[in-house]
Amino acid sequence: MSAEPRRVENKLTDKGYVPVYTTTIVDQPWDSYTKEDHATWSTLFKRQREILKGRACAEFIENQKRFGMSADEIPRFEELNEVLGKTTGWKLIGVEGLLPELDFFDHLANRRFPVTWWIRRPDQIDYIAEPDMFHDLFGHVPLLLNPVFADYMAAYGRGGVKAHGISAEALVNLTRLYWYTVEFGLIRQNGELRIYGSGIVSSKGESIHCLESAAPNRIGFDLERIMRTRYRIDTFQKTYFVIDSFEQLMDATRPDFVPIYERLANQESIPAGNVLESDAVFNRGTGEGWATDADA
Ligand code: HBI
Ligand code: FE
Repeated sequence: MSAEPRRVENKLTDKGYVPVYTTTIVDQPWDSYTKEDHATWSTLFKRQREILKGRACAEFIENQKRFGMSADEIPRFEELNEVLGKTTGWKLIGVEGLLPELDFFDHLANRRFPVTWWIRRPDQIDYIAEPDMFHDLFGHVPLLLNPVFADYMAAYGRGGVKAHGISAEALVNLTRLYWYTVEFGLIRQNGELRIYGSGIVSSKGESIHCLESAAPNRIGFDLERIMRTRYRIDTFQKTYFVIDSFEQLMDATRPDFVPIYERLANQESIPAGNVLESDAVFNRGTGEGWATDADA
């Protein structure tokens, strides 16, 4: 029996919360989950499924059903892996928390999706900065059943491993792509905007804000525009990018990114709230309630 897995979370220091990285892979200690853990899963699952009606993209809810995910209890990774293995060849691996980027990219490149084995505490139910099991399982796993999106995630991982060998700037550009698609992406389906980003679907407030608030900009997908656009991890996004289809995402990752990184190296990054003349704008946000600091 492997040693009891650790719960690796952000650490509070005199400079605020800082991420702690871990590379350890663990078996899901399903029998160690308490009634409270299952209750946290159940509360979050029911609440998010209610909010996501008419807001999440069609594939998201369909795939949760195909996995047999329910509010009853925390899903077992091995059961989800049964379904994944027969469809897109992905495999969930248990991890203790945030992985260093290169480890994370390497797992994705090999169709292994790292899922944090622990779930947030009841006092964190509305927000937790680091990716816990609810974010990973409820948010990321459903779309791994979609063949095109599953290919995109593997291609993204390969791109990440390559970017890591090129430069820190290339890695920043690529991480922005992940942020504005996999984590906070919107998709247009039958003329309506729907959510596919995991960071949104696992967040109560942002599931509503991203579609209904007047504050954010909503802009058509543009790979290089996204790679130049800064973001913050601790507020609602100031800008959301909208794809027409998962095929559009997959096609965007086909070209070699090296010439793109070279072009971007000579261009300024773009503050998260800006709108450019060249943008395909769905709407220009009012900006009310934005964090004011220039950081993003
Ligand atoms: N580690 N466990 C885990 N889960 C993530 O989603 C994750 C990570 N490490 C890095 C990371 N995401 C992001 O920096 C991606 O943009 C690469
Ligand atoms: Fe995530």
